Amino acid sequence: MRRCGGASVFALGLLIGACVLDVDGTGPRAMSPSGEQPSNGMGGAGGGTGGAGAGEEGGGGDGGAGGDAPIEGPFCDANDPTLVACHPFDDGFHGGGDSVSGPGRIEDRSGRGNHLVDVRNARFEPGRGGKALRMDGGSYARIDYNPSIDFTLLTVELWVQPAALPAPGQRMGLVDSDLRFGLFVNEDGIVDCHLPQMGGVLRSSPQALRGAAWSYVACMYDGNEGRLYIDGARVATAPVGALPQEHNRPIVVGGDDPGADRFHGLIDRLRLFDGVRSERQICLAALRPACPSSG
Ligand SMILES: [Ca+2]
Repeated sequence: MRRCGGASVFALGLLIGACVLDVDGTGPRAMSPSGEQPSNGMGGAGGGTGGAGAGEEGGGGDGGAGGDAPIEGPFCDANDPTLVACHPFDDGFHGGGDSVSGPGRIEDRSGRGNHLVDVRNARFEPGRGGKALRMDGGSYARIDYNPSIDFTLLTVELWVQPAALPAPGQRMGLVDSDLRFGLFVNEDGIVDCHLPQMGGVLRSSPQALRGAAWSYVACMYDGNEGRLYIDGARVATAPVGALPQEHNRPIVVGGDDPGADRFHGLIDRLRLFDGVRSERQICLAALRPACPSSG
């Protein structure tokens, strides 16, 4: 995603006045390879029987008994017309296996055919629920452009565990589609949601993400405003305009589109909606122990 100069940053909840120029070619990340974290024992991300997950952050069973907030309905609900792509990352690569020697494909479970293709230098490991995708700073994954990713409304959500936070002056892309939207983590763990056609960036406070720790991140556009969520809580809101259409850009997972800013760490439970998620749905997806009963 390109970035434009002249930004004036209003931390936490306000719009930044302009985007910032692309930092393609910022060079390799200087990341520690630490951060392996075993499975927390949650049930599969398919909304199945979760059970006694020992998740941190108060998260627990993924849809099961035990008193924690359950996911309502299947994680990948093919009957949800707003669900555009669903990647629980539990089934390995297409054709089987947790690693591939060449470019691999990861099947979209939404039924919309938005597979992750050209997946390189990545493998599956225990994740926030079931397996997750391990990306090593040189990894790549992409959803090819097609009309179903011409979003009118937008919710993009995922769980992410950086191996370490980016080095000073660098950032890592989580999900990005050039000039349309993009989620990034910066040094100090600040998360940005770029909605560039709207002229701004939604920005979290520092340490929103931490190295070697799982966090839930979501960015939403409801037709009037953008919202950024960390671990189920809204941390930034700004009035914005319409999403750009027919831009013919792919969606890059774990990097910048186009360019570098490759992610190093684990990504899990990725969903893209052409629609709005309620505060309750965001809370449930963040696996919070208590969520509002409605709204
Ligand atoms: Ca998973």
